[in-house]
Parts: sequence; structure tokens; C-alpha cells
Amino acid sequence: MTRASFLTLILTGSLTMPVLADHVELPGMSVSGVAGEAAPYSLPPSTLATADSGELFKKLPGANINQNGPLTSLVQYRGMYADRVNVLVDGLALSAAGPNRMDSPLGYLPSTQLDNISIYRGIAPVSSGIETIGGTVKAESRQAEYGSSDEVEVHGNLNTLYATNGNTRSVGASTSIANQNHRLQLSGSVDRSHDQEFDGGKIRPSEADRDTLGVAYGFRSGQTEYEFDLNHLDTGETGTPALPMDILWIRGETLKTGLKHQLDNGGEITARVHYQDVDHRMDNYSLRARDMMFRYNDADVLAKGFQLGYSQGGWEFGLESDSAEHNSFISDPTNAQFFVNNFNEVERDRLSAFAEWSGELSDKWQMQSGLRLTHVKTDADEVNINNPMAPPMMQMMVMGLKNNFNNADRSQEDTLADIAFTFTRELTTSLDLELGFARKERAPSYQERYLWLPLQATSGLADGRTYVGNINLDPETAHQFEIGLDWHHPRFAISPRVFYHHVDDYIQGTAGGPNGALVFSNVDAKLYGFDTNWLWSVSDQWQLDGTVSYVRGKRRDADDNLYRIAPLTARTQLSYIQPDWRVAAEAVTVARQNQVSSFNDEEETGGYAIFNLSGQYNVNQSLTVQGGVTNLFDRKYRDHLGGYNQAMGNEDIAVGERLPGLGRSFYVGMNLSW
Ligand SMILES: [Cu+2]
Repeated sequence: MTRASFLTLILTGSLTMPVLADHVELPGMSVSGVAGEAAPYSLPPSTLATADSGELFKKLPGANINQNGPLTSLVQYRGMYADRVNVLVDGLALSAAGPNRMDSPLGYLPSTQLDNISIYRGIAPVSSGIETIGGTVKAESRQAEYGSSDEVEVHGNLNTLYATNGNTRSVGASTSIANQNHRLQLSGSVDRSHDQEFDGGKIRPSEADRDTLGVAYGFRSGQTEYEFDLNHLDTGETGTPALPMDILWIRGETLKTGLKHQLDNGGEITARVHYQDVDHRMDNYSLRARDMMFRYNDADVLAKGFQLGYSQGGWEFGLESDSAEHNSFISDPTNAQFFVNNFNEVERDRLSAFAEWSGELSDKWQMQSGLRLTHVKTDADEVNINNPMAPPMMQMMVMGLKNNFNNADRSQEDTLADIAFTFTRELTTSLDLELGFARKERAPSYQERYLWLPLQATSGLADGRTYVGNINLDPETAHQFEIGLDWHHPRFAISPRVFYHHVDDYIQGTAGGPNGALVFSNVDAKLYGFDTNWLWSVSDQWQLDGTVSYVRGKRRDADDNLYRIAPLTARTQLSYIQPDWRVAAEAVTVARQNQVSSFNDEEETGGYAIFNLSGQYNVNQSLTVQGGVTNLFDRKYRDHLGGYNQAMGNEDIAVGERLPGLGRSFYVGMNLSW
């Protein structure tokens, strides 16, 4: 048993078996030959208090969430977020229809359908994806398994959640028929909630509405397996108070199909194609008080790609390609003359190949090493605007921007080279050392390059500033260094990591754009910090566990901090565990964040602590009931990553004020499987 599965087992022990039965076996795990934690690292499923899978991601070391709305969780890992983190949902790097990532990757996977969420701690292997400068996160939905014989088996799962805050109602269900050769699964989910509350009023708009539907089919015979997956997402009216508009809908399909074939020489061949087609409409007046102007924005994405892979022994090779085409068109329902081509047929195509090796250098040292080369090609069509109501000076400025953009050479190509080395050395039977070095690159996003008119279409930055793009941006290049320990005893485990990222050509807004806008520019930055998880089995029934995460992000070429960096955060949980039930009390303690970005006019936030209680009871083999309370003392706090209110007409929160965190919420749920 590896060390991570040991951690997992004692954390989940109550669900299936008495706790100590597992870690009495401990000495066995040190000779399993796998030093270090399992990668990627995940936590066992815990009680669900919201419909948002991001809540579970936050429990991982170094992990946090930039929250722009109840279903718009953007992953932050060690201070890097949005386009910098490679988030895979069931293995796929999803493209976003929304130019502000209202359809964030985790928004495609409701918590009632989530099987697990994991992170490659530290340096993500090059095999984990294209553009992994900020790491790779994997979120996986529940999948039906094959049967064990020709006999047809029927299985299923029903997951429900009710939470008082926002009157949240969520259901996720799946059912499958399978034998040893076929598996067919149907799944669906429904999420509904009203405006969320805090001590002092309501966060408006923060209602949510989302349905999903999925069908998955698998066939295996001999050494070949074939898979087909089709998922439909239908997000309805959902608030995003940190952004200038709210979601009216996000609708579309993601399809993927693939083959896996084991060769007689021990190798494995994989092939996969995917297709994603998502439409999105947002506006600035249906869910919030109207601004001076009515605005619609219709956006869409059409993405497709393929992956080919070959692995044998410790070697893995891959060739993959994807392309995404984005549109965003702004109109005015009260003025048929008005329109803006915000993004017109913007394309971002990637072609990438990698080779990776992992294995033992000696009986003490292990290594994983890889090289990935990527070619990124971006382009955009000409834009137009018609705004007859604008003052003449404004018209002139806008015409100048339009003509500059249309006359520019908008086709750009970047070549990225990623190199990663991680070494693990066994120091003693209970202590391993981990070292990592990498060079990782990211090409500019389409917003950073092709946002031609000062707007807030910034992949979800949500700082309230308008930005303009810069066609000639260079890719970001990070040199990453990491050192860590994995210390594991029968009753105690801790895995601290220290990291330093030296980023050249880091892309952020700098002053100097038209009309006070920030211009996306290449600057120099560094990010450093530490994070750890830890676990202490105090007795057979009592267990303490937690994480501590710290990151500092600074400019190197100017005296400023990076924007929207998570403050020092510790999560500490005390559990009382019995074979059939467990209860836990969790403290989330967050320090003040006074290292803020002056370029973004970022406001400081104060420190706070919130307390959560949870409980789980296994009624029998197939039914688990759960419940709890989050923010027990109804503490009013401001999440530093929560963004600023941009919705007018809420007497409880002023425009420009940092959005409050959620107030107290009681929740109950159950998980039934058959
Ligand atoms: Cu949107």
C-alpha cells in the first residue's frame, strides 16, 4: 500500500471499516517501493455542503478558489489561477464559452456527480497536459464499472443535498447496466438555489440553476477497450456578482471517444478525440439592478482535438492537438443599431508532443523526467462596432482602436518548451525527500492578446478594471524549484513542501491603456511559499488532520505584489470516528492579506476564522446520511479571493465593496447506491 492510500484509508476509515485495522498494517507500506505521496494527491470524499465542486478542491494543500459566483469557481494553486492551471474534467481540458470563464471547468461537474478531485502537488508532470505552468488539477465524475461475468448487473447512485443558505437543492443520480464486456451509464443532476445570505443581508445576485445530463458507454474485449462519453450542460440564470454581467444560460455538449489497446510486448496504445460546442448568453439587467445601458453578450466556443499515446515500461509518449474558436458579441436590446464584436472568430490552436520517463535511478533514488514541446497558433478576425449614442471624442478613440486592430498582423505563433524533473529519495523507512526542478511555459490567452476595446473580458480576473489586449505578448516562462519531505509514522504523517517560481514575462495589466484601461503586458514575477498536509491519529477514535498553505507573489521588475493571491490559510479538523459513523469539527483560519497589488487597486482583507461541523452515518451498506453546519457562528468575513461587488441595487453591499463570504448554513444529504 502506498503512503497516500494509507492516508486516504485512515481518513475514510469510518466509511468501510474500523480505522485502526488499516494502520496496524503500516510497516508494509514502506517496502512497497513507492516513495513519496501518490500523484496526483486527492482527499477522500467528504460531506457536501454546497453544489460547487470548488469547495472540495479548497481542502487540498496549496489549493484555493477565486469565486466570481456560486457556480463560477476558478482554481488557484500556489498563487496561479485561471488559464495558468490545467484543469482536467474527466481527462479533458475544457475550453470556456465565456470570456470571463463564467463556465469555469469545475462548473461542468456538480459536487453531487463528483467522484474525486486531485492535484499534482508541486511540479506537474509534462504528461499531465499542455500548458501546466500553474499545475494540473483532475476532477473526475462517478463512472460505472464493468461487471465480473456475462451476467448483466444494474447499479446506480443517488446523491442529494439540501442547504439552508440560499435554499440550496441539489440532486445527482446515475444508473448503469454492465457486464464484463459492456457498460452503459446514464447520469443527470439538478441544482437550484436562491440568493446566498451573510450576516448583514444577501449577496445579490447569487442564485444558481444548473442541469446536467450524461451518457457513457464502454466496451472491452481481450486487450482492447473502447469508450464513448457525451455530456450536456445547461446552466440557467445564475448570478456572478463579481463580474459586470450575470449568466442567463450556458448550454452545450462535450463529447469524447477513445480507444485503449494493450500490446503483447507490455505496451499500451491510447487514442482519443473530443468535441465541445457551448453557447452562452449573459446580460447586465435581468438578475441585477439596471445600469445606465442595457447590454447583452452572446458568446460561444467550438473546440475539438485529439490525443495519441504510447506507454511501455517507464516510458510514456504523447502527441496531441486541440483548437478552440471563440466569439463574443455585445448588443443592446433597446437599441438595434448598437453592437460590438468583442471577440470575432478568435482561434487558439495547440499542437504538442512529449516524452516522459519514470523509474528508479538506484535503490534509494527515483526520478520522473519529461520534455514537452508545444506550438501555439492564435488568430482573430476583423472587428467592428456601432455605437451611435457615444460622444464624438469616444467615437474617435474607438475607431482608432478598431482600425489599429484590423490593420495589425493578428496571427501569432509561439513555441513552448516544458522540462520537468522530480526526484524522490528514501531517507529512512519513514521519511522521504522530494526535489523538483522544471521549466514551464504558457502562451498568452486569447483575451490577453485580442481584447481590442477597453472591457472587463479578462478570463475572470474580476478586479473591476477594464483591460486592453496586446497582440505582441510573449509567452510566460517559469523556472520552478521545489523541495519537500514526506514523513509517515503509524499514527502521524506530514508532507511539507517549499517552492519558488521565477516567472519571466508574467502577463498582467499595467497602466497606459486608452481611457484609463490596463494593458496586458509582460512583466517579471516570482511566487514562493510552502504548503503541507498533516494527519495525527491521536487514538483509535480521535483523529486530527489539516493543511497549511502560504504563498507570496511579487513583481521582480517593480515594487508591487501580484493580484488576487490567497492569504495564509490553515484548515484543522478534529474527527471522532466509529465504524458506522463519524463526526468532525473543522476550523478554517485565514490570515489578513496586506500584500496586495497596487496596479489592480486591490484592497486588503482582514483575518478571520470560521468553524464547520459535519457528521456522517452509514445506515447500511448502501445508504449513508450526512449533515452539518458551515460557518457555525455566522461570522461575517471577506474572502480575499471573492472579488468585488459589481451589481448595483443591493443596499446590503455597495458597488466596489469586497463581497462577503457565506453566512451560516445547515445542510443534510444522503448517498444511496445500488
Ligand atoms: Cu459570461
